[in-house]
Amino acid sequence: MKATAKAHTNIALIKYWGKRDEALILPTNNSLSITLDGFYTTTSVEFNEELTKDRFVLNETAVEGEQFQRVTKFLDLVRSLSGKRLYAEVASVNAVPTAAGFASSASGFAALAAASSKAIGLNLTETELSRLTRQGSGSACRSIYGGFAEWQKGEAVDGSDSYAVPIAPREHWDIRVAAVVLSSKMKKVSSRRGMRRTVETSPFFNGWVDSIPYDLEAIKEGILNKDFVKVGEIAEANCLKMHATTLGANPPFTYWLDTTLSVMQTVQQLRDSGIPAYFTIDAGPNVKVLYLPEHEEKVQETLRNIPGVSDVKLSRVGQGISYLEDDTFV
Ligand code: 2P0
Repeated sequence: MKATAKAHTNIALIKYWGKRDEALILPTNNSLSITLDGFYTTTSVEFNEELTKDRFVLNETAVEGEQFQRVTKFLDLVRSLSGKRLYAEVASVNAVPTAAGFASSASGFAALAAASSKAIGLNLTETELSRLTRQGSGSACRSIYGGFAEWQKGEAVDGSDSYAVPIAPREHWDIRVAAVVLSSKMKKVSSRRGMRRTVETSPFFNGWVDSIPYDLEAIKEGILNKDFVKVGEIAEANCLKMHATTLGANPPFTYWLDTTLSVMQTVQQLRDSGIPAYFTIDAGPNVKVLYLPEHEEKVQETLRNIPGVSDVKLSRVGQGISYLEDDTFV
């Protein structure tokens, strides 16, 4: 009863920011992302009658504490779906450099959901898999698909209609993402705590939610028509609106550093010089920059030269979940 799966992380162009149900991980708004080929997690799960508890090894180190609890709680869901009370040995390798500011929880829970459900004998459709994955980490439900995916928030109280759907495959459009890594180790407000505080206290939160349907329709049209300027403008504005909600929270907070603002301004200057490039930022200080392949050299060089930037990692549009033969997993 063993299976191995590989999942790529994703970057949201329309952000998931706010939950209507914390336990089931149900969002207040739809979100839309690009799956990235540069950053992924490979996870192998083996259910075994001889185990007396779950075990989780990440990058060859046994994990305990809160991280372990999240994995074992997720495995409980898989066990309850299958009706089998078996413990599991979980081994993950993360090719998502934490320093790059990408949430490894997206690729991590997508790979865990795929490998564990397959290993225990559940034969899930992609929709069912996305719905299950959502309960590990919200943004992870979008990583089931390659290319461009939308997480539909759904209306049902039990979460049955809250899952991701594919918008366009990776072959549809070759756009690129540069992850700009800033040299800071500043402790941040976790995205879970940050979104909860925003929902509960920010007077800007309702404005954020109200603005989503327009952004979503417009960006989907932009993606389908490969209209880079339209997609970039909407993604950048959507990111700024999300971050604006945190300034209205009580107590107020921001994920930005001075260097975050420098990168944002440099991206705007790139545009002024005729190169279409747009930024987006998640629950952290690092900036991701969208650009077209023909501008890769110039964009990369410009970003690397900003004082305070420690690295720039480039990525293309990536693929969805894949299952590996066990012997290909190292
Ligand atoms: C996103 N973020 O859409 C947004 C943008 C952060 C900013 O999804 O609590 O780690 O596990 O559902 O998925 C980060 O939130 O949170 C996130 P949980 P998750 O990518």
